[in-house]
Amino acid sequence: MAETVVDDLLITVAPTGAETAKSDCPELPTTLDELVGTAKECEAAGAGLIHVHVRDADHRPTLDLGRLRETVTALRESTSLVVQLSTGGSVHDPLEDRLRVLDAAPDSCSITLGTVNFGDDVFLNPWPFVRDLHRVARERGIAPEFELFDLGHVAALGRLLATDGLPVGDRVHCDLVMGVPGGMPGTADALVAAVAALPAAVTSWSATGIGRTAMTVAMAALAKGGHLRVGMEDTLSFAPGEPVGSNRRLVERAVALGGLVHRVPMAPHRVREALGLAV
Ligand code: KMH
Ligand code: ZN
Repeated sequence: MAETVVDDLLITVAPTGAETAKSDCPELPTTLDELVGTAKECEAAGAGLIHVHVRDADHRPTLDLGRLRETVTALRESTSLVVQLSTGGSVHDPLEDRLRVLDAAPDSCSITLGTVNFGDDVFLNPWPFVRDLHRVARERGIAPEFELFDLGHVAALGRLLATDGLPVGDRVHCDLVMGVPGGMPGTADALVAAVAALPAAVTSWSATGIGRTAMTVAMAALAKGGHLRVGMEDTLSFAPGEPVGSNRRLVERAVALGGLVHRVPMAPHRVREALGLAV
């Protein structure tokens, strides 16, 4: 791999997601005020990047462009965090709505490298759609984070970069999303295999373990010199039987874990550099 950053630790917070109902988890930040409050807390705790899914007035996932734009603006006004919008949306969102997310002009966007079973649902990512996202993101100077749910997605990233070229700033950042029922398991062995298979052009990578795989994946990622993504999109239990309570708590734990291996939280301006964005 080319020039992987190993000294400081990028902590991405994914505070909301599209899967959990507000009624099942009242602490989930679903309103703009709650999201901005969470973002400020998480930045103060050490997060450098925020991965955002937006909810509507009824707390349901939405890709409404007005709400997305308003959210990007509010996060930029209140924090220095790098703002990443999800183009994954929910499993029910049409592809054209997911592509239109880029019209909200975030700093960064997620791009998933292939279709994957997602519990009882299917998270659809046909190859032409992946290529469209990659092309439009580059045209607009939006830094992608390539989401890799499976070893096949790791290989697909190599194929995409070989045929369609590198993203903005020639930086290639990806995130291993592990432990989704249907994707690669959230184990140290799977993480080591996925990291070994990353294309040489990758300049930074993080990992997240869904549900009870969170700690295993975080520790394996740190052992391999990677970065961390945490948040209530991925994990609702802090420990067996103990609800997370807040995103800030997960960021604080990531900071503490990183400290054990002498990694310091990556400041947002360094995250921008790492993603090839203007500082
Ligand atoms: N909500 C999942 C179906 C992403 O944000 O790019 C997809 C997801 C990935 O969360
Ligand atoms: Zn997401």
